[in-house]
Amino acid sequence: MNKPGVAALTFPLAPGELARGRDIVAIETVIVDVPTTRRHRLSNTEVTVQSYVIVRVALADGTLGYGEAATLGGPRWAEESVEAIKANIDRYLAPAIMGQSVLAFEANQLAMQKAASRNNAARGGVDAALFDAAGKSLGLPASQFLGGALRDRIEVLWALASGDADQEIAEAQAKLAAREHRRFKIKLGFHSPADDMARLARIVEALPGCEIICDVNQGWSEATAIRYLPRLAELGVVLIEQPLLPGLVGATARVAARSPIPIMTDEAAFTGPEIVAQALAGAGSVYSLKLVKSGGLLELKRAAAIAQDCGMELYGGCLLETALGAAAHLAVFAGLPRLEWGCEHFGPNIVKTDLTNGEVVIRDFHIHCPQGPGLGVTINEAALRSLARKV
Ligand code: MUC
Ligand code: MG
Repeated sequence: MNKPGVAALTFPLAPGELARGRDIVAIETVIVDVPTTRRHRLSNTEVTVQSYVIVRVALADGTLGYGEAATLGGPRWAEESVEAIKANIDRYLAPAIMGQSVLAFEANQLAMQKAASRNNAARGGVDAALFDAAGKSLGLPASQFLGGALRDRIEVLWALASGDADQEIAEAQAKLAAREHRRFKIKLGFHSPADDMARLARIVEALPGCEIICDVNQGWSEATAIRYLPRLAELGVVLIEQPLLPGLVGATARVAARSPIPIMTDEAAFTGPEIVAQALAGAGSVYSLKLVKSGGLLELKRAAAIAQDCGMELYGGCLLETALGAAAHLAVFAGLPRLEWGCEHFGPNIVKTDLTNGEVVIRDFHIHCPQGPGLGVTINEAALRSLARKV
């Protein structure tokens, strides 16, 4: 049945008929601060509250679409803060696409790229809201606009990042018992390498049969990486993420050449050319896909194709997004020909309050792609209001 106010489509369509009523008439943003269930530590920052910009797009037919731009530790994981994201959406990105058809995905993305250089998290949040609105208006899942889905669930890992081995072992065992996660990512680099190895050894011993990867978030030097990577391999770690600073391409390539385990590129590559540069230098053989790096859903799919064509394997990365941000990633991940390393969208379970009505489910070690129209999630307006920052 058609929604009130939306004219039924008759076939064949007259030119422009599909777009009728689907013009963007409003774009609003709000900053939300969402406490996490525990301290999440990285080598260079830590969070107990995650901040996001929630974008709401309204169409002429009355449809609302939502998207999320995530940050981690202020302008720390990347250069964008929620305050900058909100200001740049309100002042530059929103005016660039106002009045345009929501179905003009490529044109709207190009207009936003023209209005502001980089600002990938901001653009990604708006783009996700556009895909949500378009899908909700037409009654189609967003994955349909990206070529259709190939899978409806993805193996999902959990990150251990408190730095306290006893707490981390208990947390991992609870996740295993609940059949939520059996693969774990251990954050390294905030203790000395020797202390991290001792912590890691204890965790590995307590989790037999579990796949372990490690993320150093740029915390090591070339020398430290060369010294400790064999130990990681000895402990059974299967993948090491972003061990060195992003600019150290040559040094990372030298580490990769000597490393017994593959290196995953994360912060070192946001754009297509950056992915190619890493791959050509031999600095990474797995790529972590993130909307905050690519700046849009089609761009995220393109990043996957670029990395894959450069011979890299793919990993579905996150920035602790809520279920709303996770759903935007899943719309893309569902249609990727290959996703060798699964994904890490555990964010919906690390925030204390979800912003959606529970459509994204983690069960049987997999995250299940929501199947409804748009991004497949609906917004819990009460939660959104209560977490909105009062400015
Ligand atoms: C990162 O660098 O991967 C996302 C998940 C997590 O544990 O840390 C972040 C960022
Ligand atoms: Mg990372």
